[in-house]
Amino acid sequence: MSRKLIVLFAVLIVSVLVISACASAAPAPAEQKASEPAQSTTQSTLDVVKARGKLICGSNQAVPGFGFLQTDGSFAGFDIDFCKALSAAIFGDPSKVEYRPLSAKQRFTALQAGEIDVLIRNTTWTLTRDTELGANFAPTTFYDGQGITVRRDSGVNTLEDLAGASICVASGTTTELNLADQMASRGIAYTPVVFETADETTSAYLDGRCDAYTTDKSGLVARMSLFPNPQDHKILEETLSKEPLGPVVRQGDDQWFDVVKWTVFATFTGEEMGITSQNVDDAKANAKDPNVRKLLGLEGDMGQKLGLSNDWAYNIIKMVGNYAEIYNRNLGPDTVFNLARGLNASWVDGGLLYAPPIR
Ligand SMILES: N[C@@H](CCC(=O)N[C@@H](CS)C(=O)NCC(=O)O)C(=O)O
Repeated sequence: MSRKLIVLFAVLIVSVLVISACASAAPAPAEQKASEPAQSTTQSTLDVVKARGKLICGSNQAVPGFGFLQTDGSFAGFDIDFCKALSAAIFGDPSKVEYRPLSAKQRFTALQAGEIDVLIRNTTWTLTRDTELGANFAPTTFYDGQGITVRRDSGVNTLEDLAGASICVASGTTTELNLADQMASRGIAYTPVVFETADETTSAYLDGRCDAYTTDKSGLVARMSLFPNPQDHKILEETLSKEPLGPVVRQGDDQWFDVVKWTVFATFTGEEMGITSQNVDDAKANAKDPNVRKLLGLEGDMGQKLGLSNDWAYNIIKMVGNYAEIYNRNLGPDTVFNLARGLNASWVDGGLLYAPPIR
């Protein structure tokens, strides 16, 4: 055999090995990688968004208080307000957003394929999503945990009481995986009944096809507000997992990742400094504290460093509000949810929300 032929043969063998290695590393079917990104990875998402004149925000449509499509066709909720905050930071206008409702299963494919600029849809930060699914997670905006809803008259109080039960759960979620892990580790037999959407999952539970329904505790509270008789159901005390929820972007665009991260941090910082949509104009007119001056665009060119105008954070706070305002508007004491801040309090109040310095 000639030398050239030997080399060709070796190259062929190596190629076959590489192809079969790749095939065996395929991700789980519930959360698949898109093959070809529609948007080139070298293109700056911020430039694309600016040129398009609007942000495309992957969102939920079925979770009241977080991401919900209302009867008038508009979207509302805590997650939706972070889409608006991004729009305010980029355009000085919170309304330049197209909302793309996505099921749990569709969301990462839509992000990878460049169909959305950002995913803000009760999405839990996990190692696999951060790596294999090509996602980058902005700071957590809502620290949550998985819970279980049962009928009040069921006599069920703990996970152990659900031995032999059927449990309704949505596919493509951490929920599905945590439930399997928890039940297996405690040796509790159960039947998962899996659906793609929250509507299907809760309808099946309400129709009596399942003894229990599980998702993030925020989702349980939210969905219970849609039940015909919420008082007939209860959420078990137990928390099955950690569910840090926040905005997600594609890997490979650091500038865009920075814009999304610092948009969240601007809302935390506003709360830390006591600057609200109501007092931000006063605060700007009288700002002497260099930290306030940097936040509100009076010195330091902080916006420019992000590729934004220097009043980016002023616009977020003025047009959408600081974190506390966003939380209270959607989930606070004046809403049907009345969710205590708990871990989601600012660090100044003993919670986990902490923004690095804007300087
Ligand atoms: N945080 C979990 C669960 C998120 C999730 O998608 N939950 C479902 C069940 S409430 C949901 O929001 N579904 C909305 C829909 O199907 O439209 C995750 O990231 O996997």
